Amino acid sequence: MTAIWGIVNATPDSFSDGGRYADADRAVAHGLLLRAQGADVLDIGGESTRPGAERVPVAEEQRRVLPVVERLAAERIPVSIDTLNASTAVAAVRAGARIVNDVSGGLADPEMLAAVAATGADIALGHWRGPSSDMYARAEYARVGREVAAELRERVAAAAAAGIAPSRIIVDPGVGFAKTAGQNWDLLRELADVVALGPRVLVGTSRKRFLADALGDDADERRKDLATAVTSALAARAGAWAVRVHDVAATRDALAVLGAWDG
Ligand code: PMM
Repeated sequence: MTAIWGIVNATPDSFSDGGRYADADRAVAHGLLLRAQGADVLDIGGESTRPGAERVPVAEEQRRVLPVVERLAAERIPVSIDTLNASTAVAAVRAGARIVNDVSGGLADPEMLAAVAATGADIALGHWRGPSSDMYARAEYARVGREVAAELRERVAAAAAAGIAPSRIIVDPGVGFAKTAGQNWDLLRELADVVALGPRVLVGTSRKRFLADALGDDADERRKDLATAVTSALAARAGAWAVRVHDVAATRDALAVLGAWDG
């Protein structure tokens, strides 16, 4: 069955002034909840890559994520570190992470691929054309599925050349990264082009802006989570090996329904 990656944000809680320990406690508690709800992997990130997001200093990123990685990995939960920075990736693997999730596919930090090769961890390579601050300027495609697959194939080759065993490589079409809403839907429709790259394709649609095309601009989180459960089940049907979501319980149910349907 398609695996579920649960998203754990190790970012400061803007609604509380409990400080750093409270933030880590909150992230760990959330990770444990997602695990209990059926997450196969917990994906921990300390820097937002949402459209328009600004970069966080590496030292601050590591202060946020490392205690959370360490505590969740100590519970024997498979942990992934969502980072663009090689030094954070290496430190997180040392703290117990088994997978490095780099939405830039190794393009943001020239050290990333060699650094991950040296750790022996798995790597998820995302399709990316540039920083979130101005990624829409690069959203030009004639056939999005085919172009995303071709660009990902280059990243897989670069990872292999850096010494990462092919069996350790996961690819991700990067829904929302340098793609307009319409291009994201086209990409999902053409997911077969990406699935043809290899056995492990990760797809992340959770709460993303393009869902407004289906739901309208005023959809709240609850409605976006339901939509995400549907897109995740459809991605699974199209061959995704894993889906990355905020609401693990909803997607777990959607995948269970898909499993029953398929018999
Ligand atoms: N999307 C975001 C962050 N990390 N990682 C992978 N592998 N794939 C994604 O699509 C992806 C990601 C941005 O979404 P968020 O800020 O809601 O986590």
